[in-house]
Parts: sequence; structure tokens; C-alpha cells
Amino acid sequence: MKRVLVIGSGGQIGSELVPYLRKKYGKENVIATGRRTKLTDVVLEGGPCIYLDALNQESLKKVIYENQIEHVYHMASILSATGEKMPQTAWDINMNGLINVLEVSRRYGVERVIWPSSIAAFGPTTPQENAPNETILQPTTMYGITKVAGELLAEYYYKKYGLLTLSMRLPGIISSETQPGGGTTDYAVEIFYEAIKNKKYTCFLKEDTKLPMMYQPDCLKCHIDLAEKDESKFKRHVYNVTGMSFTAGELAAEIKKHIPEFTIGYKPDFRQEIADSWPKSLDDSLARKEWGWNPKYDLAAMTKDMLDKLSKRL
Ligand code: AKB
Repeated sequence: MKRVLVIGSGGQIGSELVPYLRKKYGKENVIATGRRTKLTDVVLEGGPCIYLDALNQESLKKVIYENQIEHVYHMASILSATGEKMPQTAWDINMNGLINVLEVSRRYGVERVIWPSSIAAFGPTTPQENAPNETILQPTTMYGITKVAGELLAEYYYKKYGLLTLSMRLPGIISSETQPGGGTTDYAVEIFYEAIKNKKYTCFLKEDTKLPMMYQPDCLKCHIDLAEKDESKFKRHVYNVTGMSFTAGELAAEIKKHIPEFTIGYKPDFRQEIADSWPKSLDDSLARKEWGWNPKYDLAAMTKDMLDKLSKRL
């Protein structure tokens, strides 16, 4: 049984990662923390929860020391669209939060830090199709800049102090429990809510905008794989991972197969430029080869499951 800390447990991934980890390690062993975003009832009622500001190194020390934490999942981050509205805050939260987590983790003997990077680490000079694991990283968003700097910082902590840091470059995550906030790929979740509630949706990206995506069950499995697989499997500390790639139009067409009266319009805003700077698809063959990454959901399976789950709930 591992003693686990999840920083940013109110977010789209954290809110489902916490119950997933509690099932695996026992509810008392997984400490959920949040700061700005409200924790869900499932997280609050399922085990220990505390307020934690990752920018405050002393509080972080106390939590990690007092709870003998072995694995840290650092999920707190400002995403791409919000990052463009407040670049300085994005830098502060994403970079100072991360360096605090790394510094306290290495001092108190944490075994692994799992910290998601993103497709935002890529930029317009990266190959657009099948972007390789090792490639040009010249992002044009503040969020992307913090992801590239974060990847380098995490690698620095591994080389200098032997702290095992593992990151996956996550694509857009589609999930049914907690809506994302402040990202460019958020449309791929919003569309489901609107399709069920109002049978129509206006997309803030163009119809032919293609981006890499992943369904939440695969995303959660990916986190556990990085935490649990034998260290010898990891030949590097940052991996491309993807589940599928589709355009906004293709997603709408897939939803229409289940809700024939669904209609979509397109009104691109400032997020179009962000989406255009990211690759359309990723090459995740190194993750598949080195530690057995094997996502289960494609566009059809994800769409059916999202509609089933949300229709029951909404
Ligand atoms: C965003 O859209 O900003 C995030 C991401 C791709 O990292 N979902």
C-alpha cells in the first residue's frame, strides 16, 4: 500500500483520480488536496481531504512529512486558454507550484512524482501529424512554455537528486464527472452536455480542427501505470500518450449517430489560434513499447460511453 498525495483534486482529472487511487490503495492512504476548485462529494466523503496551496512550501512540507507520502500526483495547473488571459498567474502557479513539489519531494524521500505535461509543449514548428516523442518543443502559449520548462525542471531533479519524476504529454481529456475549465480542448466535453440538454452546440473551434484526445478511463490507467510500473521500464521521463484524434466535425457526426436531431454551429474565438499551434496527432509508440501503454477507447466507444453516462445523470 502506498501513501499518496493528490494535489489539485478538484479538477477534471484529480476528481476521478482520487476515488480510483482510493480503490487501489485504501481510502486512508490517499490524501486529496484542493485550493481553488471545490472538491466533489465523492472526493470529500471518500477519505482524507485537506486544503493545500502548493505555492506555500511550508504547508507542502508539513503534509508530505506528517503523512509519510510516497507518491505525489501534482495535478494543479492553469490550462491553455486561461493561461493566455493571465500569463503571469499561469507561470506562477504552474512553475512555482511544480518546483515546490519537486523540492519538498526530494527532501522528504518521496519515491515518485507524477506530473502531467501536455500536447501544449509542442508548437507550430513540431510535425503536425504523428508528432514524435523527441522533437522540436517551441510552444507559443504560456501554458505550453510552462510545460516545456516543467519537463526540463523535472528531469533536472531526477539527474541532480535522483527524484523519480514521470510525465505524460496528455492530449485533450474527455470525461463525464467533472467538466474541465480553461482549456482549448474543453469543447470536446461541453458538446456532450449541450447535445443531451439542448440538442445543439456552438463550437469555439472550426469544424476541421483536429486534435489528439483521450477518454478518462485510459487517462486514469496511464497515471497508475507511471506510478506502478517497474522503474527499469522507463527509458525516459516524459512520454507522448494518446487515445484518438478527431476533428470537431467528426465528433459532432459521431454524436449525431446517437442523437439524430443534434445540430452544431462553429464560431471560432481566440482558442482557435491555440489549437492551430498544436499537433493533430501524436506518435506514442515509445510509451507502447517501453511500458505497455495500450489505450482502450476510440471515438465510437468513447462517444457511446459518454452519452450513456451523461444521459443517466443529466
Ligand atoms: C488544454 O486544452 O489546455 C488542456 C491540454 C491539452 O493540456 N486540455
